[in-house]
Order: sequence, then C-alpha cells, then structure tokens
Amino acid sequence: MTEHKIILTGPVGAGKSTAIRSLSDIEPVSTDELASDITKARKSQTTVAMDYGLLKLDGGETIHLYGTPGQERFDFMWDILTTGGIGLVLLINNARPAPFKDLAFFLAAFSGFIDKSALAIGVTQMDIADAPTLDDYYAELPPKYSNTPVFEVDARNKNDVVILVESLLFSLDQGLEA
Ligand SMILES: Nc1nc2c(ncn2[C@@H]2O[C@H](COP(=O)(O)OP(=O)(O)O)[C@@H](O)[C@H]2O)c(=O)[nH]1
Ligand SMILES: [Mg+2]
Repeated sequence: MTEHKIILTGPVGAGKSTAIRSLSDIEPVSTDELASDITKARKSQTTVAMDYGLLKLDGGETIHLYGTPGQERFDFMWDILTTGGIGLVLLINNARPAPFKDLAFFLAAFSGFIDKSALAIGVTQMDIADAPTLDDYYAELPPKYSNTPVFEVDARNKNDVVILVESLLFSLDQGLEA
C-alpha cells in the first residue's frame, strides 16, 4: 500500500476546506471553529491550523490531504505542513479582487517546496467570476511552471477535485519516468 501526503493551499475562501471535505473518505479534521473572531469581516469561519482528510484512490494509494491556513499570519505553519509532501495543490479564488496577485504570492511562498515536488492549480469560483480565463492563467504562469496543470474546479464537486489531484499525481509519474 502506498501512502502519499498532498498539501492544499491558497487564499481565504479559495475552497481548501471544502475541497478536502469533498475528497475525503473520512470525516475531515478541521480547526475552522477556533477562528471565528479572527477574520469575521471576511468569513464567519476560517482555518487557523489546518484541515486534514484522507482519500483512497482506485489504484490502492492512500492520499493524506493537508490544507494550510490561508492567512499570512499563520505562515509559520506552511513549512511544517509541507514536510514529507509529494505535491502542492494551489487553489485560486477567481472571484477575489486580484487573483494573479494571489497566484504570484503563493507560488513565491511555496517555491522551495514546489521545486522539489509537483504543482497543480485549481481555479475556483469561475461560476461567479469568469475572468481571468484558464488561458489567461497559462499565459500568466512563469516559464518554469509551463507544464503545470491548471483546471477549473468547483471545490464542492468531488469529481473536479479528484481530477485535479490525479493531474498532480500524473505529473509526478511523468517526472519520475523522465
Ligand atoms: N460558487 C462557488 N462557490 C465555491 C466554489 N468553490 C468553493 N466554494 C465555496 O466557497 C466558500 C469558501 O470555501 P472554503 O472551503 O471555506 O475556503 P477556504 O478558506 O479556502 O478553506 C464555501 O462556501 C464553498 O462552498 C466554486 O467553485 N464556486
Ligand atoms: Mg478553510
């Protein structure tokens, strides 16, 4: 049996907790309740420490899913959470004011981890904001990320999130074979 750890990150409201809930075969562990007074202006709940879920794939692999807190003030958690991970799923909320700023911020913040693992990007809330488009994202990505899969994802839709995770695993397989 193969076990892997994957990390989900992205800004507040990108759908990290929802994606882990959609994917997980167990009741996800979430610390959302603890944060009700920290970002009240933006959301009634947010993740201070992490989300955790477990996904069993048809191939027999078990994927441990860890969601990071979205706020910079908790960035001390990011190194802890990425340790031992095989890849990063970056969720970008297309309905935020400057999604490309979020993209640049998270690519920079996790560049060390991405360079030694793999990356897949899911753009959420495209039903609410249809621009930028996926083509715009591909054009925006720095050349070193030109092979990164970018998908439209609704975090509430299990199939969307499974495809994103599988694209990450696929790009890892490609890397190993190359
Ligand atoms: N309309 C829409 N809502 C979404 C989508 N993805 C996630 N959501 C919702 O966005 C909200 C924020 O998601 P949440 O998982 O709490 O974000 P987190 O801060 O990254 O953990 C939730 O109400 C989700 O149901 C999407 O693609 N479209
Ligand atoms: Mg959350």
